[in-house]
Amino acid sequence: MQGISIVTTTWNEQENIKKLILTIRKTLKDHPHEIIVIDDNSTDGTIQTAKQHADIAITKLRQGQTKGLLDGMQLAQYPTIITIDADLENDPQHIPQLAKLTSKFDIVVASRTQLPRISEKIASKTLGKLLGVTDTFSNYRAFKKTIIPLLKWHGSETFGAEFLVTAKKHHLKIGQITYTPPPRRQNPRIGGTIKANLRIFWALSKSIIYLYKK
Ligand SMILES: Nc1nc2c(ncn2[C@@H]2O[C@H](COP(=O)(O)OP(=O)(O)OP(=O)(O)O)[C@@H](O)[C@H]2O)c(=O)[nH]1
Ligand SMILES: [Mg+2]
Repeated sequence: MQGISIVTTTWNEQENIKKLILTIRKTLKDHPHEIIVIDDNSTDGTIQTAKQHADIAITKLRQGQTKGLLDGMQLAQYPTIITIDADLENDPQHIPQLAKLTSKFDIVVASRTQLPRISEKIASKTLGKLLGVTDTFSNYRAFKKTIIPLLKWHGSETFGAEFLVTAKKHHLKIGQITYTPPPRRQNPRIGGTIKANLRIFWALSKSIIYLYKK
């Protein structure tokens, strides 16, 4: 397997970031890899821990997950890039399988078998159908490095969905694997049920508009 760049974004993930990095290193112990952390000014010491354990750890003003993912992917040096959440909801054991599939696809999405929120279920049946994936907001994905210059950030949060939209507009090949997610954390960062669903519906609407915009 060729080298792999792992990109994760963090906002107050001090309790998870070290475990995530060590688990990734163990999973990829026989492969060249680098781990890149893009932190948005966390207040809990995430960046200090990330700097100790990651290859690249950058902190900046809060611009959200999508911008952080793009910044991280643009720094990647290896031909395959994996994006992964830092909160241990994406088990690194799937990284080799995702990476391998980039020989067939430009982007591979690790989709959850159960989507926790109503908004995510609706996204799956609408935007997901158009894109050919069931989990449009999973940011546990593999990307071919060669396509990164095509990806755009439109200036607000879409929880990574706009990358799949851009890929579709460029007729890139999008593949998928599925995995059973662990129970979600108790204190969702994205907000309580109503707020989270509204934020996801808003991200879904913007993504559909980007898809049809010339
Ligand atoms: N850089 C950056 N990372 C963020 C931001 N918001 C969330 N993240 C990170 O993006 C990843 C996914 O965010 P989560 O808050 O877990 O989103 P979620 O999984 O939909 O929601 P939860 O139910 O709270 O887990 C995590 O690693 C977060 O730390 C942000 O504003 N900036
Ligand atoms: Mg999460």
